[in-house]
Amino acid sequence: MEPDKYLSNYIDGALVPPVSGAYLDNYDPSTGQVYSHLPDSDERDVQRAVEAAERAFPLWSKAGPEQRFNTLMRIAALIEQQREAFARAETIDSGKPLSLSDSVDIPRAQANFRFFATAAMQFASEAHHMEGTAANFTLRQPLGVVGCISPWNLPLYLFTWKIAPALAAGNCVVGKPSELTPMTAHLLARVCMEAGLPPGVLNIVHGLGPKAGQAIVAHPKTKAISFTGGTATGRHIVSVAGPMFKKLSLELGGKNPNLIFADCNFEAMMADTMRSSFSNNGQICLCGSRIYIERPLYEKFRDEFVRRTEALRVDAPLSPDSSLGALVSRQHLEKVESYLALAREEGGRILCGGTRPPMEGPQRGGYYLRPAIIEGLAPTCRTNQEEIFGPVVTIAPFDTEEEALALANGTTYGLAATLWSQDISRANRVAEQLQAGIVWVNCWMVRDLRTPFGGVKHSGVGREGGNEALRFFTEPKNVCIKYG
Ligand code: TXE
Repeated sequence: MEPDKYLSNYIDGALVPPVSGAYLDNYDPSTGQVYSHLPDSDERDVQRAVEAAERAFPLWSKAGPEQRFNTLMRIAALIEQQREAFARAETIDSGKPLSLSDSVDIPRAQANFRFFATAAMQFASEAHHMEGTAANFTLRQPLGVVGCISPWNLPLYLFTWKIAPALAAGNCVVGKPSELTPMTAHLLARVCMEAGLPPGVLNIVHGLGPKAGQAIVAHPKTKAISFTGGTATGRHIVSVAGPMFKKLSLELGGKNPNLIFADCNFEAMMADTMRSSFSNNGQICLCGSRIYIERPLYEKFRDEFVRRTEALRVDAPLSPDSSLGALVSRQHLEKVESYLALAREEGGRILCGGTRPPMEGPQRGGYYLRPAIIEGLAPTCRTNQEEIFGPVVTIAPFDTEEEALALANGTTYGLAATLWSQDISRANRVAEQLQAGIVWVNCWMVRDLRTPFGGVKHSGVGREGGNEALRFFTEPKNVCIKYG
């Protein structure tokens, strides 16, 4: 199946052009060429989407979990059936290796629908008994129309991570994928039509953040906004939606530390550290970008890490041998390169990578970068404080557990942290003191969808995943019944 050249909005159950008739260019990061166009939507498209969602809400919210379960499971099954086409589309849109889209992004997107369809069937609310006096029970009712805005790094994966719980809980959605990676959301619209999702239950509006995204956030009828993206955008969204008293779930940036103690299982740690550093070119909010190693292990780690990183193959994302594809956009590539220049100015030594590899044929215009490891930087410098979100990590030694914790906690972010040690007491002690929403001990990216997912400090507000997401997308109402 060839991708469509002109993508559509999905409003009221139909694929429709933007009201303005204007389209944006969509680039293939592996070649730097425009390969399709997406609607440049504005507040008029959002208005239509909100109206359609409002019309759909009474029936969808009352359909009950079982009917919603059946529809969402059909969507999951169709994504699974069309997995190859989805994976290919995701790779062309985002520049990530096909092996990654096919093994992580698309399976997870369909798992999101299955997981939340099932979770909503099991979702129960609380009762509080006042002995001899009254009984309280909590109704958890869907909010109405909600906005879901997602980024480009895990396009369908994160879009569905929001949409699936919102729909399963009985809400109607106006969603916007990133303008950099709209293709799989467009394919999802087709799947929803095929699955018989009632018109207006899910609406997808494509376009720019400050225009289409802003219109979703500012619309008086969107009751909640679930957003994943940069911290600066999150701050702006708070400034718009906060005074309107909307519910907000914000999953923002990170500058995640990896703490590696000398007593770790070296092989397991090396394998996972390679993944946590360079999976998806480091463009995952959970990637560890500051790696701190206990001094006795430092040199052994550094030499092996550099050796393995130099062996990674940067190649066209559709090539089966590619371990790293292209970065998502020229602008992002230049941003990452600007941090490499900054790291040099700040006194860092680039041990490997950080240059554009020579590519051939159509790939010459693509956004490729060799993965980089930097040492010799102070923990407080900008390179170690700001989110780079690319294939760039810094390494540094530490001497004591206290120092390791101070380094790990020494940024404004607090999304995830990874620690490696065979000493279970230490692992518990350190995990307890890490300022992060997610701590992985002797592993990375092991995900149980029931667990709370999100960050502290500038990494966000609220939690996604499991019952946390279903609670976010419902309003609790206490009903108190006094005994006669
Ligand atoms: O994110 P944006 P960008 C970080 C990473 C990256 C930086 C910028 O550091 O370099 O953020 O990436 C929509 N109202 N992360 O520019 O702009 C936008 O259209 C409403 C971390 O892509 O935050 C897109 O759909 N919506 C992150 C979504 O917000 C707005 C993943 C995210 O875009 C908007 C991605 C507005 N005013 C980037 N402005 C993670 N932690 O996973 C933009 N948008």
